[in-house]
Amino acid sequence: MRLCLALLLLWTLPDGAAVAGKVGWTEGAAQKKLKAKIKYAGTGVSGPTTPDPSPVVVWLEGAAAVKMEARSVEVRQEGAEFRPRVVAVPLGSTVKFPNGDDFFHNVFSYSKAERFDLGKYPKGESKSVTFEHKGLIDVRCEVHDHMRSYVHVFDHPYFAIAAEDGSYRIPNVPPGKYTLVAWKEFFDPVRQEIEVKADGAKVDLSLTRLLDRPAEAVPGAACCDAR
Ligand SMILES: [Cu+2]
Repeated sequence: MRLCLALLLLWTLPDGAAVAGKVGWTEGAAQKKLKAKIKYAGTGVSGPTTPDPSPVVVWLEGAAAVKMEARSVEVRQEGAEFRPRVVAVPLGSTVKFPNGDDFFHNVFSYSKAERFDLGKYPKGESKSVTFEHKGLIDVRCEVHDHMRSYVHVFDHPYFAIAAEDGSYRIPNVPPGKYTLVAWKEFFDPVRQEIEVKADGAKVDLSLTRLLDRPAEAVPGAACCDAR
């Protein structure tokens, strides 16, 4: 009976305090210009060439490091795009980059957090990178200038990829003061000081500042290597 009660209690306990809310954004002329610049203009693609959605990523900056289980995820090259366009993983995770197109791709990054060059490889082949440093890694293809992928690497579990409408939820956050960061491609990230109480925190943010550097520059790199 006591065991049953204990189990019941475990089941009914909430999953810790959550930081949740919604991140809004308005796409301006600058974002449209940047997007047009990196639109695929080549031929030879049989599948869709529309890029995958570019979601908001949110995290608690400066949270104490927590040892987490590494993950293995895939970022495919299909229709001359990286799919998904944005991933967020714990430190030590491996990202596989399989080529599903009928032509060669190359996967590389000059990001400070992780520099690599996987070389050119054809359809059916896959190469991978294990991410040993936290930060934002801007992944490109040397063959196709427009291709973009972003790998966010964290040494703590307090991060989330927002839904398409910008709503997000970071569960199990210990009470305390934090800096919440919201990132989205083509926007300058926003930061907000927050306090998480025993019942969590509800925080809505708005991305408004347009990216004021050329599309060739690494978006957000200067701001986002702190996690
Ligand atoms: Cu390519």
